[in-house]
Amino acid sequence: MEQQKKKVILSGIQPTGIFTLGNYIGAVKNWATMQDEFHCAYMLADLHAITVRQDPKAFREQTLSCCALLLACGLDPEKSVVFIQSQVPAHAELSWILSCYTQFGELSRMTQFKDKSARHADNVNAGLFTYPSLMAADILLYQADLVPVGADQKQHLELTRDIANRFNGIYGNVFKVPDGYIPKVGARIMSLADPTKKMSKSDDNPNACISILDKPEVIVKKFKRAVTDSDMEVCYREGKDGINNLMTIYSAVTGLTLDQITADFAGRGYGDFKTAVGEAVAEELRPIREAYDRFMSDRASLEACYHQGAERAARLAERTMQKVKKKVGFIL
Ligand code: AQP
Repeated sequence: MEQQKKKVILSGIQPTGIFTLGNYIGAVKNWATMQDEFHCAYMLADLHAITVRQDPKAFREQTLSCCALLLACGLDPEKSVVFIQSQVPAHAELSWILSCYTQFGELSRMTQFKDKSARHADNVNAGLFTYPSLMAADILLYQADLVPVGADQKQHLELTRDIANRFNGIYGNVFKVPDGYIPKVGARIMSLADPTKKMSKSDDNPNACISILDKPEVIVKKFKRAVTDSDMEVCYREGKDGINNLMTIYSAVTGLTLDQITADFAGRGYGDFKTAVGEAVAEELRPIREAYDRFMSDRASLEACYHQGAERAARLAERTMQKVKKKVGFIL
């Protein structure tokens, strides 16, 4: 029987801060489990991160920390291509070319541009506007079959598909047209201080989010303070955003279903439940924090790892770049 070729997956995360529990449950935890089934390329999207002003020294340190975090969360550089986006120049190069095949009107319709430009009104830069062509380049460079996307990135993936189809329509089959991939387990984790808002690295309120490097006692304390409601029942129901969020988190780290959680905590009130969630999360994150410390204490290996990742990524990207350059008429 003919062996099925593994599909290619590309995903990334911005090194804009230490990952939150949201980044972990919604993205990175799944990335680790996908490594055997797919050919995976995972990048730290530092080119994307500078659409918002970063302090250079802190940004460099943060990017290193995030690299160690990816490894600590189980990404295996032997199995996956793990790299830092800015170390592979083809991303910026293809992004420019693709921006010449992207319409101003298309970019103007991106809701994330509208949101981010409203949030950063003092710095509505061109990079914020052309961000989707960079994202298209990230994906199309590796001929990705699948891209894990949350609801907030669906519009960008659609645009990537449109750009790929447009380019292919002019020049023949250059790019694989990627599909969205919904992981088997995945969830949107909300802020602990305002459960109608997503948990975010850049939230100014430290009690709103769990950093995956928070110490166990800090984690438990933050969960105890989590905003819930005046009801007493641990059950997943519309209008109980805080409890729904805590149940989602508890389910993601313990593997219990929502019904099992409701049954386990029947008649026990919120105090017990919050403590249980805090302790379960602290236990889940403990080995990650320990592995992170090990990776950070061996900078030479960390450096070797991301350099090697960039070399592998550059080799893959170059194949696509050669095709693209030839098609648009550049001299090779
Ligand atoms: N709260 C969340 N729940 C589930 N998934 C989440 N992700 C982010 N927050 C949650 C997923 O993490 C991946 C990487 O995200 P990113 O760093 O590229 O950008 P983001 O979505 O903007 O994440 P943050 O934490 O909110 O960063 P800042 O504060 O810098 O904007 C993506 O797959 C995302 O869906």
